Amino acid sequence: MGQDEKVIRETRTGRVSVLTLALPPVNSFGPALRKATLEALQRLAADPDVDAVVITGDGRMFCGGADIREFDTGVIAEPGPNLVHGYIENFPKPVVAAIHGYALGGGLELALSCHARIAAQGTRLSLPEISLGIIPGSGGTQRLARLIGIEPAIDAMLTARSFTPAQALAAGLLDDISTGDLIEDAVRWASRCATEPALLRRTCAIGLQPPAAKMGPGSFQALRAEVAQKYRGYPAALKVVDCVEKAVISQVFDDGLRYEADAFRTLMLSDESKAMRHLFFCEREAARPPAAVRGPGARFARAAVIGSGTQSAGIALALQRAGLEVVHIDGDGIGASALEGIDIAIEAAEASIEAKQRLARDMGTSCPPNTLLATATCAGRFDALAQASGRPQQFVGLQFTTTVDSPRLLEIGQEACTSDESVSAALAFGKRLGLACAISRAGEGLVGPRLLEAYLREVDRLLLEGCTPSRIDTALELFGMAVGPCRWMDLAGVDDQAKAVGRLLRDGRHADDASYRQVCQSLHAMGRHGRKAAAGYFRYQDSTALPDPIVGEVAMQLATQFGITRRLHISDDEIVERCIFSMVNEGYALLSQGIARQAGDIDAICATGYGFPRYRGGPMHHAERLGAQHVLGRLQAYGDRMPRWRADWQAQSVLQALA
Ligand code: 3H9
Repeated sequence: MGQDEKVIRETRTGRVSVLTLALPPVNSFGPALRKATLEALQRLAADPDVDAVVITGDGRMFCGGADIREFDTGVIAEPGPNLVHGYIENFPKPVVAAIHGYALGGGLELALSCHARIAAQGTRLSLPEISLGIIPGSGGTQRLARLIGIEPAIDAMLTARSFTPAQALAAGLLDDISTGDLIEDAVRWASRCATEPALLRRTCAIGLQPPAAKMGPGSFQALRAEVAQKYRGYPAALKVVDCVEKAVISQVFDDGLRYEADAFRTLMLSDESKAMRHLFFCEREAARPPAAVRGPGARFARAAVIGSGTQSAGIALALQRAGLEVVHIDGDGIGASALEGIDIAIEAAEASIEAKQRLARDMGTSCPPNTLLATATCAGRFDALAQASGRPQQFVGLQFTTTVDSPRLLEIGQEACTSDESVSAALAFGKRLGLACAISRAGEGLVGPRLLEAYLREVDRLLLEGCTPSRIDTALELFGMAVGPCRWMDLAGVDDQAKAVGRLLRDGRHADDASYRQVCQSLHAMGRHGRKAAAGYFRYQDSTALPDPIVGEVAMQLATQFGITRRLHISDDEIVERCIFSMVNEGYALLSQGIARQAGDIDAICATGYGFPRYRGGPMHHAERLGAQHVLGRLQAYGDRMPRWRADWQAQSVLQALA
């Protein structure tokens, strides 16, 4: 058996050949599969016993797209996907795509080059390249527009929208939905096409529908302006528009294809795409279960959330929304009967460490033997709680990111006593909630909260030195942060922020800095709890954040009180650099303390849970791109400029070693 046969299988049903892509885990259409597909088709073209071909995928899906790793080489090896797709489209016999699971990116493009497409129920079809900083680069921009129309195609590519079979059929993307055996149905289609040539349709030959009035060739300019604004930092978005416009203007398929290939190559080599591809792999790595226990995870149907504050209420709500049966118990005492049949018990009480230890002990004695035990208040080590439960190996830390409306990320903390099985179970729990997950080792706070604290520390200092919340937010939003930090604190709750800072100060951290996050503390003391109180770092009219001079006055009084020099000219670059580099340096601290398992985990956590711009790949990737020496130099410069805060600008040894 040659190497080609290993990644593609051929079977026969009568006079129809069925080619099965067989390259686990996602049948990515990389060099090996392209070569094997082309060679198999070349053989079938000359085979007098074959009237038609069905292309399908082995395992869980049709095809997850191009092999993303191939892009790191900077070239797409021969035979390129366009060559293979062109060969399919011009194949002398009908070729039908039989799609199940996923047809994504290059996988959908492969299907678009077939003469007909039939999908199983539950399939998802999408061109999600934009989330990797690229465009569909093997005919997608040209063929999708021809099949479903210009506006729907642009929308689908810009939003990475996923089509269900019913939606795809209605849009003209599919020819049929299989309700029985997919391959049998596809073979029937292929046989029919072989005898009824009228059924045979080459996508490249479909004339592009004249654009609707709203989208006439002249109006591409207007669309471009809208897209440039909405997708700032994402050059791929404009290229999607350019490629479709080229298809409309030229109407010659091959011209459009060449234009698309050039645009794809430029984007593949761009920093933005490299950053987004980096995140694609980091996010999977950050959630990789411990090697010893990979396999099916635990099941979660019934949960107990213990505590009476806003945090426990938020967690209980998130669990309910995900369809779990939730018992919400206040922290005063735990009735054993309430914990019967509980799969996971989460302590989220705003209480002293002694009270939390009592709760942990109650959880340990009252929960069924296999219940996963957790604390959601893991600002520091939680070994004492784990030990108090009497089942330390079953005890994990769970950090739900405090996002605007609902959690997106679950950071799982593992103490030395926590078993790998419990970490795996926590991952299964996170997936059950539909959250992205990342695993960290327990230490003085998990990765997300530590980075956030370093970032907000610098925001507070910039306010003390004379920046307004609006200036800070605007500078960081222009850098790409999803929401500026002051508005973010208002949304998350200044009261919750201040309580978290209060806990750090009570633990003796930052004892050498009396001004530490005092703006936050003062706003809290004034009852400016953020958006819910219509006043925080901003004041709110309906949902609009408006500057409030009171905040500047508070900061000025604090600066006077702590002897901090006010500065009239603080540049946007300084705002961004100080806030981002303080996170970067904290990231290196987390690595050297072994809390973050690898730099990529920090990037995944920041981009998924804290609104760091994906096109910059996370703070550690951003720093790596700028160069360790440059970052080190800037940290030293800030340390020299601000001697009272020099200790915070002391470069971590990991960074010094890199520079
Ligand atoms: C493209 O197609 C460009 C073309 O237009 C033009 C070309 C010229 N490549 O996510 P999972 C790995 S761009 C390489 O955990 P799931 C993944 O890293 C592509 N590797 O599984 C992981 O590896 P590991 C457009 C890939 O079931 C393993 O497979 N396509 C690729 O939760 C399992 O992945 C996309 O953007 C790939 N394309 O989800 C789709 N895909 O085990 C990207 C996956 O070592 N993929 N891997 O950690 C996905 O969205 C999900 O993986 C998918 C499965 C939904 C398919």
